[in-house]
Amino acid sequence: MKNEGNSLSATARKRLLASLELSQSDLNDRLAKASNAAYWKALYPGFSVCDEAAARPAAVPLANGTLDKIANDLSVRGFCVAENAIGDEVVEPLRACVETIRQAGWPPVFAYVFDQFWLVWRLAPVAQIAAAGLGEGYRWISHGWCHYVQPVSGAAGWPPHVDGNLPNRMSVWIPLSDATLDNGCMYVIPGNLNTSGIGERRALKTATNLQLRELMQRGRALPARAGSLLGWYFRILHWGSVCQLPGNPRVSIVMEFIGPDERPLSGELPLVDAQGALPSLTQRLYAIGRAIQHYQRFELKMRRYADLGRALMLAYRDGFQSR
Ligand SMILES: O=C(O)CCC(=O)C(=O)O
Repeated sequence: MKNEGNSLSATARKRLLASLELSQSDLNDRLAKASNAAYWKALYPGFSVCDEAAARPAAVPLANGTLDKIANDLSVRGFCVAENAIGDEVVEPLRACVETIRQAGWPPVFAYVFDQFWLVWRLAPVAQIAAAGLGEGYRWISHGWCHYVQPVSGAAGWPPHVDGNLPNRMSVWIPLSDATLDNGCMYVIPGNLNTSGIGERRALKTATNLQLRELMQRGRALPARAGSLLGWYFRILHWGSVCQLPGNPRVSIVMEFIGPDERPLSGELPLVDAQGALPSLTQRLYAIGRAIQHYQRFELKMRRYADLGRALMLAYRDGFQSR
């Protein structure tokens, strides 16, 4: 029998999804607000938008011994962890900003309108990890995202995936609240010589039952205190786990990096020079729109903002191309 239990007909599903979309007037209102730096500054006065004089946050560089371990872990296992690398004085305002943005009805990724969500990737420990993994002269791929796992049983981070198939690229992930075994910390499948190929997208699709069981068994939980840094190469299989016990939301941000000599794919442009000017507001809005479009496959609730993402990309494509 069709439509048994709680399954919805295709028409009902379409109608339900349509009812979740932003209305045209809401969409227009958000587009106007999004491009207005004054709106954002009034929303979170502690942070700036495209202000050259924005105070640079600071963090103590990683000690040589820690950095050696990180370089070794990256080369042998494909991921690394630097515990408590960034202080509360940097992390706490970022987390508070994400909460403010959510309370104002925006997806958390709009945090990337603020300078501070870009400047954090210049902190010494982040730069040391990116250089250890990719070499000096690495660049940013402007694929930033802000993850927010609700503190309710069953909420979850992103399902198991790899960030891409290509070499010489890595992601750095920063928890802004403690990421615990209960609220949805990250998991990785460490790479090794025998299984390095499994992290490619096509291998994931065709993995046998036996391979999947082997991968599950090798999975490694990475609980991390707020301000720690996790890094992994694109081909490393990883995921954000399921919240099992209500507590604090798991909030985190991520950025992608590419090696100095690597040719970017068109979807990775514009690259950002790790030392140069930060992206303009329109470039940030383009990147936010693209991220909403791209990552709705991992976060269904982003479908509500799909039109907004598309409209931002359309509106700010030119600024992006001229870079
Ligand atoms: O935070 C999460 O749940 C997932 C993070 C992740 O997998 C990513 O950014 O690639």
